Amino acid sequence: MSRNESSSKERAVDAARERIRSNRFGENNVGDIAKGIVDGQREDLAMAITLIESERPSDRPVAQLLLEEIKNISEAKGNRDETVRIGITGIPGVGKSTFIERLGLDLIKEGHRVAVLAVDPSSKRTGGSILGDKTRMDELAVQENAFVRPSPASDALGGVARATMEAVILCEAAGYDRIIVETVGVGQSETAVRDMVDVFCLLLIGGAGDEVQGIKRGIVEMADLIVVHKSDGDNIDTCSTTAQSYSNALHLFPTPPSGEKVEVLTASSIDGTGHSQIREQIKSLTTVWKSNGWWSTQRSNQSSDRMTTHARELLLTQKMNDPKSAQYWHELQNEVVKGTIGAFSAAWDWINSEKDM
Ligand SMILES: Nc1nc2c(ncn2[C@@H]2O[C@H](COP(=O)(O)OP(=O)(O)OP(=O)(O)O)[C@@H](O)[C@H]2O)c(=O)[nH]1
Ligand SMILES: [Mg+2]
Repeated sequence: MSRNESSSKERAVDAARERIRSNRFGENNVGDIAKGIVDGQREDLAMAITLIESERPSDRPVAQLLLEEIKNISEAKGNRDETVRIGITGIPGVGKSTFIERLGLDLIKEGHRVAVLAVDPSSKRTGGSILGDKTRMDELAVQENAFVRPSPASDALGGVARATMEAVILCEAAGYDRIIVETVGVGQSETAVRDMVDVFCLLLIGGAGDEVQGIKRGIVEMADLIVVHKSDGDNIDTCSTTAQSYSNALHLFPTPPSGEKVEVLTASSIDGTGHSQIREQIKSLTTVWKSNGWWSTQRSNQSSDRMTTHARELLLTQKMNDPKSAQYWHELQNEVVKGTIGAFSAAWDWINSEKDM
């Protein structure tokens, strides 16, 4: 992307923020925006995502209203089950963005509409993002049937994950039937993405062991599909060997909750090798899970888990918003740091402090 294009993108985001600030996007016209999104107005979709990403408490009620309106319209249309949410994870540099661009372009050729989102809790610190310096998905981003959204800038994984999940819902309402979510951060962001997608795909590098790949066993266990990536040039044999050894190792793992065997495939996103098998495997998992019930079970479990996460976060925020509670929190925190009180005791005291104040 040229400097001009990127600054015009920044201007568009600023303009969207300004419209929200100037209250053009308020409780009164939520219905119009919702309708605009469902009718495929990209500007409305982008604006709505900016709204749900907002950390200003005063934006939340409007965002809430919008999501409800969208839910009503989507339910009336009754086509939510046709969407497939795909998560892509792997260490920095494994080629996630390149892989997503290739997958996205191929899915568009098959007649799908593709939205790409990211969970990146580190973007504020590093300045990196899905549209960071290296990979901007230039070719995909300009497609009429694609919507590529940079990740929200925030340090808090909880907030980013919530905003991303809400963006998934908005994109689906806008008619995008394949939603791809990239994890950009490390650590907990994989779990956050696992909890919002139907098919979770782990990318690996050929020739490196688990330790080198920075892969924790838990992440391998979360995957529905494993791809040994960059299988091109001199790397082809190494990638096949790695794929074979992962495939053997997976026999030792417990059966995934989906009941389906995890395939290990090799692919290159430079020359496209392996991509059609990957799309076939995603399709096959989708078909099997829809017929055996895992599809809807998994989505229901995810919704119910999200409710727990949100409730936990809201309770904490609510209590912290009370100045006395916040003050008491800091006092206890000092004690914990000094070692005069244990962390659990401090949390317990704080939770039960209301009645003493
Ligand atoms: N040989 C080869 N190189 C690739 C392939 N896919 C990506 N690359 C290269 O690997 C580098 C990293 O690619 P990205 O797509 O930015 O990787 P990423 O995992 O999204 O990286 P982060 O977003 O920083 O975590 C780039 O230089 C790509 O050109 C591939 O299939 N084969
Ligand atoms: Mg990337």
